[in-house]
Amino acid sequence: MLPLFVITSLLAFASSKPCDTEGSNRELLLSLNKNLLRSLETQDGLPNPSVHLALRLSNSHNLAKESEHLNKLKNNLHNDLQSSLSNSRPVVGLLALYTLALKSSCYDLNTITFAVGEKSETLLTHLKKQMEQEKEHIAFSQRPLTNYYQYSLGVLALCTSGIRVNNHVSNKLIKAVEHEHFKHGDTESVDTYAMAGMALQCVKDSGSHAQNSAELDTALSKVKQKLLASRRPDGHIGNEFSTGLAVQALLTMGTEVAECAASMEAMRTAARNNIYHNPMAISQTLPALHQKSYLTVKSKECLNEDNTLTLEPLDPVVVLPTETKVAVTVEVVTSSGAAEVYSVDVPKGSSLLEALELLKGKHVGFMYEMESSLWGPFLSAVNGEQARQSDRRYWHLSSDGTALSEGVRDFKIEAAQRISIKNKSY
Ligand code: B12
Repeated sequence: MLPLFVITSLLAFASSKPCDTEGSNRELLLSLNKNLLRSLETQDGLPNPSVHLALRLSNSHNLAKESEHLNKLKNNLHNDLQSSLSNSRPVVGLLALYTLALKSSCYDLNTITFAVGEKSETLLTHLKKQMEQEKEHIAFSQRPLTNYYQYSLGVLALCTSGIRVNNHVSNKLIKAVEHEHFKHGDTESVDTYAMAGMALQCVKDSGSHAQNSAELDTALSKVKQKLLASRRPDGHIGNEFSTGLAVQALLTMGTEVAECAASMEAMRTAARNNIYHNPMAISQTLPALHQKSYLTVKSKECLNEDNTLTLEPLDPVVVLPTETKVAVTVEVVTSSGAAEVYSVDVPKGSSLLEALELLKGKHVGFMYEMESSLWGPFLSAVNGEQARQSDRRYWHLSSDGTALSEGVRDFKIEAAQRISIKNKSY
């Protein structure tokens, strides 16, 4: 009887620590951490500030690789931002992520400058200016130049860097929460509620928003309620890719760790099933699995850090070409509503991008263009028609009537299906 009692008590104790990172969970976090570190070597394009931030918020580090990556951010990303600023392109989200990445490495932000025209001004000054422009745009047209996710990132980056966020700027975010302006296409954007929650919590903690503190509290409660209401039966909040940010936000807003147990477990299950293969997805999920949030950078000191994270050489993976083909129908609907339907057989397991490439070779009339982004290639033009941010339009992707939760490079075709690519407004 006594051993049984001991076992039951131990089990009860274990389950009372639902966000525990012991044992197999620790292994899982380590493997995600290594995948993220490995992505620094394999990733094409610009160094990714979101990946840097997540590596720096982890418990295990490879300080040499992280510092090498920091230098790449300061050179390559910096130059890219410099040219965007010189061309007056709105880049508040990227500027904010760059700020958070530098801050997470305890880098002196005052030494980072951009030259625009005759003047050279600090990164934080530019970020503040971009936020002012975004705020003016909201006042004028009820929408930021970019989107509320990036606007929230801007507030968060300024606030965690110890810069007092202008009350008018945070008020616009508070109002957007109140009026439920956070959309991702046709649906509510859980990611944006999460980012806004972290940003507003930082503003609250800084004590700078004394004027409208009741409204700030109401907005924070609303964000929390939205996130909790978006919980699915499997524990994910929104979808697999928003859960990490949602948990980060809930933890910063004072939700008990135990309350996020199901979401933590859902993310671990998704990680074991290799859902998080895109480094961006790992970068937004891993901090939450470590029970940390982007707000943690505010007090980061970078002292006595672990330096044990190493990468073992990977066994070469031999991918045998598959003989099995699946039939894909691709429907393209332009902004005028005109539809074209194409069909192509693709090897089972091909990405949508590979399928589009095969289609391009088969049908002379079919064309597409992409733009690079932190998440990978973003489909920007089909059959010569652009869907632009400036016109609030995009090419929406769905399969058999269900919206895809991944982009063209990540979505894999395992069975025959009808893919729809529609030029939609948002
Ligand atoms: C805003 C937003 C959009 C806007 C972007 C335009 C705008 N200016 O507002 C719109 C509504 C157009 C959009 C579209 C889509 N989105 Co979106 N989007 C976001 C959101 C909320 C913020 C992105 C952002 O501004 N980041 C900050 C800046 C600094 O980073 P950035 O990389 O430079 O940002 C650009 C890219 O992220 C790009 N983008 C936006 N969505 C997607 C999706 C993919 C797959 C790619 C490659 C690029 C991309 O647009 C951003 C602005 O230019 C994220 C949430 C998140 N957690 O990241 C989801 C998110 C990235 N989107 C997602 C998805 C699934 C899509 C769609 C595939 C939906 C669909 N079924 O059609 C399409 C993309 C289709 C295509 N044409 O390739 C997923 C991606 C998950 C994944 N594993 O790939 C996310 C994570 C949301 C989620 N939780 O499901 N999106």
